[in-house]
Parts: sequence; C-alpha cells; structure tokens
Amino acid sequence: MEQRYYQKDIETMSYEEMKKLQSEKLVKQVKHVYDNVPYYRNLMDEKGVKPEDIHGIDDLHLLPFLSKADLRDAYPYGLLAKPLSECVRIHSTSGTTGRRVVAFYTQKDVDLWEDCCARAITAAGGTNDDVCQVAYGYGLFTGGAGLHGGSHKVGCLTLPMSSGNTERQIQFMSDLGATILCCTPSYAAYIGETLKEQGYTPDDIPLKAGIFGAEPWTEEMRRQIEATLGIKAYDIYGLTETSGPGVAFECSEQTGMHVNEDHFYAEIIDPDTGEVLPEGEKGELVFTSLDKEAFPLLRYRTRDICVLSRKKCSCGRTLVKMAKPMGRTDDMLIIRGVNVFPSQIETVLLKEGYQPNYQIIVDRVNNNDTFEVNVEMNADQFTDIASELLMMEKKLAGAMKTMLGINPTVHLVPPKSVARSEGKAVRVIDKRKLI
Ligand code: DLL
Repeated sequence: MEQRYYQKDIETMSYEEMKKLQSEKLVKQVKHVYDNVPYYRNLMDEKGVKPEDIHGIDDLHLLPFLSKADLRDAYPYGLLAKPLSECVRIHSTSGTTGRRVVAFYTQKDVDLWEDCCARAITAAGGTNDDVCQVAYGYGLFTGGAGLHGGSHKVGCLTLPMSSGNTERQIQFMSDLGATILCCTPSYAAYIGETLKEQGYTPDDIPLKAGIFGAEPWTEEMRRQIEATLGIKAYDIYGLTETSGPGVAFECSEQTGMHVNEDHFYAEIIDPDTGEVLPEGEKGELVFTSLDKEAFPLLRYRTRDICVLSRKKCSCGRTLVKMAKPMGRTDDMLIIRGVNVFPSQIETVLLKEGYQPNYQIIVDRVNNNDTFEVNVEMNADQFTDIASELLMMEKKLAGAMKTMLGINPTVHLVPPKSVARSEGKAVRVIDKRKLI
C-alpha cells in the first residue's frame, strides 16, 4: 500500500530534529503556563522549579505532575491559560461521577487538534475521494467533533451521523457509499451484528476502513470487526484533557499507535513512585501538551497503562508508538487480591467463540469478594438445556481461571440480553464501591 501522510515533514522527522522541536516548544509552553495559570505556578513554586530551569525535554522530569484530582480542584477555570474571550470551544468528559473535566480551546487549538485527526484518517488510507461516516457522539464528547474536523481537513465527504439510530446508520452507509467508519469499537461491533442480521455481507457495503477508539479493545475484537465489516480497523487514542481523539493513531502496520509527539510529549512513569521509566517498560502514560494555548496541561497523568516503543515502523513514520492501553490504573479491578482487567475477560471470550458482549459484576458478601461474569450466547450457541448450559459455563469459567488465576461464576445469558452500546460500553458493575 502506498504510504500517505498528512504532514509528512513532521510525521517522518528524525529523532534529533523532533527532540529539538519539542524542546523549543516546551520552554515556551512552561513560561506560558507559569505566567498564566496560578494553580500550576503554585505547584512549580512548591517544587522549587522556575521556568528558567527548563531548557528542553531532558528537564521535563523536574516539573510537577497534574492529575484528575487537580482538574477537579481547579474546575472550571483554574487551569485556563487564555482569556475566555480568546476561547472558541468547550468539550467535556463523559464521566458521570464527581465534577466533569471541562477543556477549553482557542481557534488554533481546534486547528491543531483537527490536524492530528487528519493524520489519523490519512494513515487509514483516507483521501478526498472518501466518504467518512462519523458515528462517534457529537456534543460535549470529543469523538464526533474531532473526527469531523479531521475528515474536513482531509477533504472527505463527511457524514456527521453522531452515534445511535443504527438502522439509519446502515441506510446512509449503504445509500451514500461510506468508505470510512469512525465510532467506538463496541458500536462498530454492534453495527456489524445488525448488518449481518439484515442479510448484508461485507461485499454489499463499500466500507474499507474503520477508525475506532475511546475505549479499550483487544486484537481478537479487531479481527472480528474486520471480518464482519470487511475492512481494516485502525485504533485511535486520545482524551478530553489533551484535546480529544488524535493524540495517537494507528498506521497500516497495526502494531501500536503513533503519538503526535510534536504536540503531545509522552512519558511512561511508575504509578507508585512517579519515576520515569525507560522505553519498553510498562507504566502509566503521562502527556505534556507542547503547544496548546487555552488548556495546556503539563505532565498530565492519564491513568492509562501503556508501553512506548521507538522501533522502526514499516509505514515510514518516525513518531514514537504507544501500545494499545492495557487498562487503567483505576479500571483495574482487584478481586480477592488479584488484579483483573476487563480486557483479559474479553480475550478469553473471543478465544472461546463468544462475542464480546459481557458484564462483570463484583460484590462483597461477608467480607469476601464475589466475581460473576454474565456472558451472552450467540444464536447458534443458545441452549436452555440445564446440563448443557452448566457444562458450557464450567468450561468458560475454567478458561477465565487459567487467564486470571481466580475463579469467576459464569452465567450464560440468552442472545441480545446484554445491553448494547452506541458509545463507550459499560463492562463492569462494582457494587463494592456502594458499601
Ligand atoms: O475517549 C477521546 C476519544 C474519542 C478517543 C474518540 C478516541 C476516539 P475521554 O472520554 O476523555 O476521551 O476518555 C479518555 O478513554 O484515558 C482511555 O482510558 C480511553 N481511551 C481512549 N482511546 C482509547 C483507545 C476520549 N484507543 C480515555 N484504546 C482514555 C483504549 C482508550 N482506551
């Protein structure tokens, strides 16, 4: 496949040049934040660091971290670095508990963010000949707006569908010949399932690529979506705090996502000590936005667990790659003292021939953790014969025990009984938090 880039000079820049660019931007950014954000200035003062101490990227480790708790403390305007009169947009996280994170954008911030998304669409093979169906939610969530802007920049014919109304998604996809689909992986799987039910085969729809992110998804799920939709499925990563989707994106190699590191500098730290870890080690991902104007977060702890790699990529891009996030420091369930990630359950399900339609329910009864997994059967697996069900449940519980080291109680439930998601899927119900 011919390699296309949206901003070739940046995307294929040498490591030395990139470091120089990042260093120049960081020095300016630290001064901008110190001068305009009293909240962060106080953190720097407490740590005894002045903007003059930061000469380049090698000095980044001297700066204090920011966390979600800081964002909540400073809500809504405490981390704003530009007057509101220069801001043109607000987005917010989808979180339902506590204070939401509110992020601000100047016109330049929106522009650079859209460039990042345009790089992602181009890496997925997008050109001005494509019809790009954006089925991420529009509104406060960044998914719709980000990919929409990127799609415009590439020159695709943009279908601003937003999420939901799956029948209409399919009708437009088919009637208007969508070639690129952008949505969460769980919604892509649902669209695929609905297409199949309606008797479509992958050859009936012109889709060639999907740009899926905003939640964790496994390689097994990728292969399944690729087969049902007849496409190549590309991962995309981002978070509201750093602007939204497009912080990192996948290329044709599909072995991790290139970080747009001219805008977002990535570090991996030990989540317990805060120590910066060398390339290749697993830890918490931390981002510094190097040129955002309105909401420039320095050393923001994402809570995503990840690994970085500078291995040469066959696509020609030199941008550092992040692996698929392996979970979040706060998503990780500790059940009977064992660390459990929902992605591990998903891997087992897909290996055992089930769909990734499941829900994990954790509770505490008499000081003991209970661990149940409701798993949906496919139509062809469905049985209501008790002895057969029991055998299937035992087999699946055994496979999960091998993966996790602890034994769940598995309940197989009828097809279509686990709620489908048009946005981010809710996989875990942890009732222990309510106690
Ligand atoms: O989810 C932004 C986004 C929109 C990304 C559309 C990609 C596509 P938030 O709602 O603030 O922003 O959630 C950010 O979602 O810290 C990760 O835990 C998770 N996440 C995002 N992309 C991925 C991905 C958007 N590709 C949080 N794989 C992040 C795994 C992801 N997790």
